[in-house]
Amino acid sequence: MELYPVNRPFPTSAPLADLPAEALRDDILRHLIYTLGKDVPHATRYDWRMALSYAVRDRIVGPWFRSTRRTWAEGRKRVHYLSMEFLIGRILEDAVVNIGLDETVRGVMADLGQDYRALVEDEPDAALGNGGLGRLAACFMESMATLGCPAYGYGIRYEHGLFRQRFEAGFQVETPEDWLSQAHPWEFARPEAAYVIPFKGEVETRDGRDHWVPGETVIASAFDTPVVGWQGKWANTLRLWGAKPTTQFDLDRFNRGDYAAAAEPEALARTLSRVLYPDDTTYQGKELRLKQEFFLTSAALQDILRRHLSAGHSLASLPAHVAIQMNDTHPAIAGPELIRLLMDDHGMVFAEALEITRACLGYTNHTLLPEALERWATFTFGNVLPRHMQIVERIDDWHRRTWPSRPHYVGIVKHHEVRMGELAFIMAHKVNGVSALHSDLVKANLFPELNRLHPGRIVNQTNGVTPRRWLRMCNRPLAGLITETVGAGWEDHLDRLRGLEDHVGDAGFRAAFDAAKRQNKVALAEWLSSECEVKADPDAIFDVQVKRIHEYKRQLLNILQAVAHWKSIHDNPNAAWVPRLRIFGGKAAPGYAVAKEIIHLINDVGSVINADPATRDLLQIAYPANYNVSMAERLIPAADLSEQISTAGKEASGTGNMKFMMNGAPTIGTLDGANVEILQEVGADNFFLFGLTAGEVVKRREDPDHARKAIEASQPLQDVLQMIAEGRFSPDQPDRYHGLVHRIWHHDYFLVAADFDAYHAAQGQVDHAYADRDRWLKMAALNTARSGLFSSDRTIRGYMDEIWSVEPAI
Ligand code: B1N
Repeated sequence: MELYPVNRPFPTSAPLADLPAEALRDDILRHLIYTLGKDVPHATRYDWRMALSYAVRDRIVGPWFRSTRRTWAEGRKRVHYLSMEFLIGRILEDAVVNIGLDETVRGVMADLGQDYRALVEDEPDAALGNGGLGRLAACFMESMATLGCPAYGYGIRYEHGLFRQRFEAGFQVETPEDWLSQAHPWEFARPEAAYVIPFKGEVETRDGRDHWVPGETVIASAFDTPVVGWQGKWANTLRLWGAKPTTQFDLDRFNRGDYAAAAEPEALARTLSRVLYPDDTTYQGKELRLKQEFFLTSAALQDILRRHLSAGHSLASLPAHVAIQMNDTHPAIAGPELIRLLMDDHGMVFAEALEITRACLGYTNHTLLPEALERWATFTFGNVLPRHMQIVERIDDWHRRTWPSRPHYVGIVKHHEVRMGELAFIMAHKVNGVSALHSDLVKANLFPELNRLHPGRIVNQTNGVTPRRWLRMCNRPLAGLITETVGAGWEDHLDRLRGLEDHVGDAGFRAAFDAAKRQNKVALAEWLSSECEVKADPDAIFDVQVKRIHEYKRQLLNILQAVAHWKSIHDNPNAAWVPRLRIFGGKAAPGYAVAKEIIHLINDVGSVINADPATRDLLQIAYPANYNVSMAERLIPAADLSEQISTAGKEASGTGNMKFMMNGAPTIGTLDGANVEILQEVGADNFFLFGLTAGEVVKRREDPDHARKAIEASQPLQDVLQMIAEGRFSPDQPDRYHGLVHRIWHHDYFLVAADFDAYHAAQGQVDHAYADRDRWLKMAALNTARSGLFSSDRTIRGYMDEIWSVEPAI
């Protein structure tokens, strides 16, 4: 039987790289002409990119169908990764690299007179996430495909991803992001996969049963993007939901001339998938956000149940076929919602629904920051989800009765709030943190009592990143050298990078490593000169801090030390200074005033320092606007030094830290998050460690005068604060940073002052180490060689074994 009515043989299991160039060329031209309707002489860059994307996508459909068929045929258990964020970035180049078509595509595009690089860079980033949590979800999707772990990613198809950032006179200005204003060639609309999502209304009791009579409904409609793994052996689906109205367009009203009212239901429904909330590690408690969370979760669960039942399985066997992972508490309504669906739609009793639900669910915690822990006012929660309010109370009740506890036990509903962390914990069979240190703190500080009641439920799964995108794709010079040195196949066996260790003593290898880094630095220098008018010297240390702007991440510490460095050069102009380029990148949440002030300060300091003729060749500051995944792919391969300087105990893991390490940039950092494990892997000689430990941080805060004492003990810090307070960097408004300086003296919660001297000294050690070329190159190469642990393949294997009980299909 001909299963797929396509005019070309289905791709076989033969290596995709063997695809003849002519076939690809024909496909590109066919798509250009027949899919895009463009005559070749009139095709624009956009047209060529679309045609190439469709031709590449055609090659993914084969592995995708095969994977789905295998999963069905073999009755395999599937993973369902529920996440409010998937920070995917560009797709074309990643797909090309993963199916092994890199060289072929370059050749074909050159033959067609097109600049492949320019086409790649024409693609807008899919920025459906804020930062680490969303990017982790994207790396996990790629690793699950690489490992042949049958999986669905479930998220929201936001019309507007994370806002675009501009600087106006150094101050952040946000503009809407608009990735869907162009056709998105990677998705398949699935209008047939649609579910009604109810909200509000009342719960009525009839015949001894509860019936939710919703006050509003919207439709969740699916859009599928295939995610192909390394070498095209497996592909999974990322299913994103778009919101549509249940009520049709009101033609009567339209005909009466009431055009706006006629379109109102449509506009209202669509707000649900309109825009990504731009907050990283804080939540706002807004009703629309709760609705978005329920929209994603209910659509995903209805889809999961539909698929399970259509395979002929019983509901009792759900946990044998379905694992559901909650990416933080954002989809934590999954517990009550699955119970509701099992009880209200399928007639199950509470106890059984509860047991099945708990066996399916896992919960990953990503932060300890109190402002990020979701709590919904019972008023809001009960108004939006009245039936779930009842179920939550029942769960809380059941838990209290089953595990009688100490008086200070923290339940789910307390002080008129529903605590989503406790709800997720109680409804999950496994709870995990994202680094060894973080998981310990989750046990000790976040859920001490629940951990005591449920010993063994909390496990650790240290984060990872996909080496296909974050090394093979973004750093061809280094990836090529690695293949030459340790052979092919390291991309999905990252521990093989250890093989590089045998070569770090070899001067020829070190020179080649140096040359690869230099090539990336030269390319970045060129880009920076056009992007932000900074003249970068490729011989300078490229010192990079890129991540969301947050007080706990301490970009402030970095810029204060840059000022101290600048002053030292002035005070000591004849010392053997090593030139430095300090690069910043990152966005502040639009409502986070302190973070925006820090951005302003970095830009103000940059303007003054960059213009100083006395230090121009020794110190430059670059802050290119609108940091995103694509910018990370440029910056990280060119970095010499990775800034990971959060207040210890605050960064749950970090994943940028791992990307820098892989790309041969040693870390200057605190003992926080996964830095602890990076240090352990790379060794103290290859890591610039400084600062208070998590335990010391807590103790130091007990002294209300810690900041004043630290400042009074540090002449460099006093000088820096004085320069800033005097308006040295804001001559047009000398008191601009009075508030900021005052806060460092009196309310320095993140211990910038207490860690300043240690950081300043560690930066001195960096200069010293960099000046010794051989020593530096060994350090850099050892960072790459010892980064194998931080592949997200290792992380996913951990989830599969310890949380999901899923076997790889390949
Ligand atoms: O998750 C990353 C970690 O590597 C980072 O250390 C951590 O900060 C990050 C609410 C969050 N934690 N919590 C969030 C994002 C959006 C939001 O609305 C919280 N992001 C993290 C991956 O584990």
